[in-house]
Amino acid sequence: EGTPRERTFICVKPDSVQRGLIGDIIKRFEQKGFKLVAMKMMQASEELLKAHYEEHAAKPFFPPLVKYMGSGPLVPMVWEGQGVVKMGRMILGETNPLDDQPGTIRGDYSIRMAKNVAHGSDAVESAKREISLWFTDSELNSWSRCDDKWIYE
Ligand code: DGI
Repeated sequence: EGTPRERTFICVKPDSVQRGLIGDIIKRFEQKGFKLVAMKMMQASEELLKAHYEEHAAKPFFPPLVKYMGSGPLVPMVWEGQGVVKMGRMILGETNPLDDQPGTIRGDYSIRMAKNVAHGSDAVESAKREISLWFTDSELNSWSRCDDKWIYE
């Protein structure tokens, strides 16, 4: 399923930056064998957040969602690997953390949907849209992990 070049957009949300969870979130993707191709820490503009969540623009939770996402620095990332979009969602867990199994990021660290720790793209197409929204092409690093052959061959 997918190719080793498949990419997803993962974002460590402001609550987990404040709670010191950046490293744990990165670790779960790294240890699986996925490759980090871009990462930065930034304060997102309201304009960017509204574009990112445009599908939810009419929902009642949209204004508080944009406010929460803009409430402090966050850490957007791009991860690459075979099946990374679907597996990224499994590593993250369900949108509602109370529906989650322990062992997922949201299942381990959160209770409320409105503070659900991290974002992950839900499809290859939405990953492409989100990556181009958050990163320029020159911020995406093409490189080989030295253990790639132990992961893929
Ligand atoms: O892709 P997800 O982040 O899992 O979920 P989504 O795209 O359906 O929703 C985006 C974010 O919006 C989600 O991470 C948390 C928030 N959200 C979604 N549904 C609700 C919600 N927040 C509240 N307070 N209530 C909701 O019903």
